[in-house]
This record gives sequence, structure tokens and C-alpha cells, in this order.
Amino acid sequence: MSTPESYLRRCFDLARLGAGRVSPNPLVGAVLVHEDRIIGEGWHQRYGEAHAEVNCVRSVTPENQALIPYSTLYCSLEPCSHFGKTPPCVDLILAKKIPRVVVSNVDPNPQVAGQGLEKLRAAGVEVTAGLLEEEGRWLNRAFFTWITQQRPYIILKWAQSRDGYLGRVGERTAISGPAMQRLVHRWRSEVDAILVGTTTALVDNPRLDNRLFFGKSPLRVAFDVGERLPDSAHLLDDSVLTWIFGPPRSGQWERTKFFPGTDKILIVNLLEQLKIDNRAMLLVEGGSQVLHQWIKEGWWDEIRMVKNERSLGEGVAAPRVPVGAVLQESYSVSRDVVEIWAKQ
Ligand code: AOF
Ligand code: ZN
Repeated sequence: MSTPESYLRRCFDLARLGAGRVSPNPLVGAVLVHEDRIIGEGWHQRYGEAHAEVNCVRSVTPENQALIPYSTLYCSLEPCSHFGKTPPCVDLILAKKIPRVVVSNVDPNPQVAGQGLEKLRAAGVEVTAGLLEEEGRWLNRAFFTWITQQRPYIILKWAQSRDGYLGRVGERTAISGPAMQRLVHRWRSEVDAILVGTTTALVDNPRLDNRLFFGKSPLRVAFDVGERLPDSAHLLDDSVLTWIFGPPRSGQWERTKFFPGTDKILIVNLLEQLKIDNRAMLLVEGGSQVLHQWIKEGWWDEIRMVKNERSLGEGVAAPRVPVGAVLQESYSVSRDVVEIWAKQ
């Protein structure tokens, strides 16, 4: 007999398939179970499209349809009760006469916030909520931040040598191995925006797009207050949606937008613009000055530190993970080790 937790873990796995496609919505998975047998599965696949519960019910084959009123629906997030871009999932559950619903997280969205569960209970559905809550919250950490703090979730990422250097001074230095680079491109495909500081833009001339994994490239963002980036910089190639926080440049731009501003309000200004543009996840890929500044000012939710086994001997010192951060995940990727830290 499988446990409710194992079905919810299956929901989390399904939910993850939506990464990079549903933001600023949450990652949600749903599983329909009849007498310990899964008869339906679904997840939220694309922003603005069907919710997990809808896809789950749709996946039930004709011969299993009659079992639906005798089944249990497992959902990683509380079914919604509001009319958003799609109708309420609660109405579907009631229409299909599903008698039991097991949920991990209550939806923090004020338009739902427990009302979905309440409506189900009021209609006589047996509801269990709060199972594997911590895991569900971790899965949807960006969504929770977006809703409760009304700003994008900020991930700081850097790669460092065994002896704690980001690279050699003034030159592009490859730290991570090819497998790790591919994972970084996957991370890029999963966020809504990616940022580097001016020095990194100048020294590394990064493309900041996703070339090594499936899926989209995020919005590129760079600070260029002093207009130091040469016209030949990859970030000014207009190939991908790009925001430059610096004086406008002449020329024809289709995908590149300029935001004049002062240094002081830059971060707040950037976060505000991202919010206006419905972008709920920002990946900050360095360099040293940017990372130090964002850490010092507390502008971060998560740190992804990649450690290579090679030593450099000298170079630009990597930042330190702030005291109080909690190690959430750690794993090896070939010769690199990834550490994921969260703010406590
Ligand atoms: C669910 N199942 O799979 C998801 C939910 O604009 P809409 O209609 O897509 O609604 C978005 C809101 O619905 C989102 O902010 C969150 O509160 C909830 N997401 N709810 O029942 C799902 N993705
Ligand atoms: Zn819904």
C-alpha cells in the first residue's frame, strides 16, 4: 500500500516538469488514485493554461471514468477557488464528485488562501492538508516569495575554485566542468531573468542565454551606468530580450531596452521593473562586486555555490555564504559540487 506522502511526492515530480514555463504561477502536480492505483496524472504545463487538476482529470481513460467518484485526488497545492485565467479547480472536483482530496500546501495567493479547501469541505469532500508542507514550500519557494513579498525571488550563483577564487583577475576563467555548465544552462531555462554586473559583462563578454539545455532563454539584464560596454558586446547583440540599466544608445533595437537611472536605486528599480513585467525569478550570475553588494544589502533568497576540485592559487576571492544561511541541497556534478543555501 502506497502512502499519501508517496503520492504527494509523485505530485512534486510532476509539478517540476513545469519549471521554466509557468512562472509567476506555482509548480503544481496532481494525481488521482483509486484503491492504490493511479488512474490520472497531470501538472500545470504553461502559464495561462490548464491547472494540474484539470490535466489530471483529463488524463483518465474512458474505462476508468466511472472510478473517479470513488478516488482520492492528491495535489501539491490547494485547488483554486477563483476565476483567474482558468475556472476554479474546486468546481471541477465537485462536478466530478471526487470524494477525497489530499493537499500539501495551502495556496498563499489571497484570492485562494484556504477558500478552496473550505469550499470542498462545505460540499462534503474529505480534505487533508499540510502533508509534506516543507517540501512543497521548497518546491514553490519562488511563488511563495512572489506572493508574500511581492517581488522576484533572487538566486545568487557563483562558481569557485577549491581554494575559494571566482577566477583570475581581469580575465575570463573557466571554473566549472562541461556537465556543470549544462546544469547552469538548465537553471537559466528555469528562471525569468538573469543578471551580471558591468565588470563581468566587460571581462567575460557573456552571452547569458541558454544554449546547452532545452527550453527558453531568460531575459538578460546588465548594469551599464557608465556606458562602458562596447557595441560589440554579446549583451548588446539584440539576439535575446535584454534590459540594460544605463543610458539609452542610438540605433535600432528590437529586443533591447535601456533604463536610465542612478546607482543608488538600481536594485530596487530593477526588482520593480521585473515585477511590473511579471518576472518572478532572478538569477544573479556575478561577478564579485555584484555578489558582494547584493549579499551585503540582503538582496538574496538563495545561493547556488558551485565548487570545483581544482585550485587556482590566486585571483578574485569568492564571496562567503552569509552566517545564518541554511544548506538545503548538496550534490556532485562530475568534478563540481553544488551547494544550495537558503536564507533562514
Ligand atoms: C491550482 N492548480 O495547477 C495552479 C494553481 O490565472 P490562473 O487561472 O492560472 O490562476 C493562477 C493562480 O492559481 C496562481 O496564482 C495560484 O494561486 C493558483 N495556481 N492552482 O488549483 C494549479 N497552478
Ligand atoms: Zn486551479
